[in-house]
Amino acid sequence: MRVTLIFGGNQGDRKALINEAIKEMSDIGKIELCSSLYETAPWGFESSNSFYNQVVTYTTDLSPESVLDKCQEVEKKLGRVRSGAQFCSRTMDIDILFCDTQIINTPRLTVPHPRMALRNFVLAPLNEIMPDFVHPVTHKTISELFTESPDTLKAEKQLIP
Ligand code: A4P
Ligand code: MG
Repeated sequence: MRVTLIFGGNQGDRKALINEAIKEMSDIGKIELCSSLYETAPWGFESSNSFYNQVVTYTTDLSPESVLDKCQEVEKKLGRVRSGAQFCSRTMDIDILFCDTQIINTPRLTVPHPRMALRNFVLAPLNEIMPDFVHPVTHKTISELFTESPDTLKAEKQLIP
């Protein structure tokens, strides 16, 4: 199976955390495609911290549920930073965008990710690596979804590596 994941965070060393998460997730299989790193405006809430987002495709023999388990394990491992006596601010979110062209609707898992077409922070990096991929529910290509995106928030490639 080819699974497409989005990594995101707006706290801590965002770039280092994303790199670490991508590396940790390669326990599930081989990296096939990897977008650039994007700096994106917070979607759905106010924050002075912008997000970093990156989309990566892996080939894996695992089931979608097992991939989700691994995503949550890595989030837990990287999602918490120590700050004095206080603890735990989530810094890493890993969502499954696609599992091949499967459509999954279980209590734990909705694939394709239901809000992706409303979000430039997903569509911009996705469009960079798989513009011609056809969304199995809407039957539109990623490039069509990106062109039609109602989102006005910025999602820009980070040019400095
Ligand atoms: N779940 C169901 N389907 C999936 C899927 N396809 N991938 C369930 C991953 N998880 C899935 O997720 C809650 C539950 O969703 C999980 O237990 C899983 O069984 P969570 O990661 O614990 O919670 P969350 O991330 O706070 O909620 P959610 O709904 O994933 O938030 P969103 O919608 O992902 O929004 N702005 C920018 N610029 N960049 C971002 O990355 N991210 C968010 C998070 C908001 N704004 C953002 C960004
Ligand atoms: Mg999530």
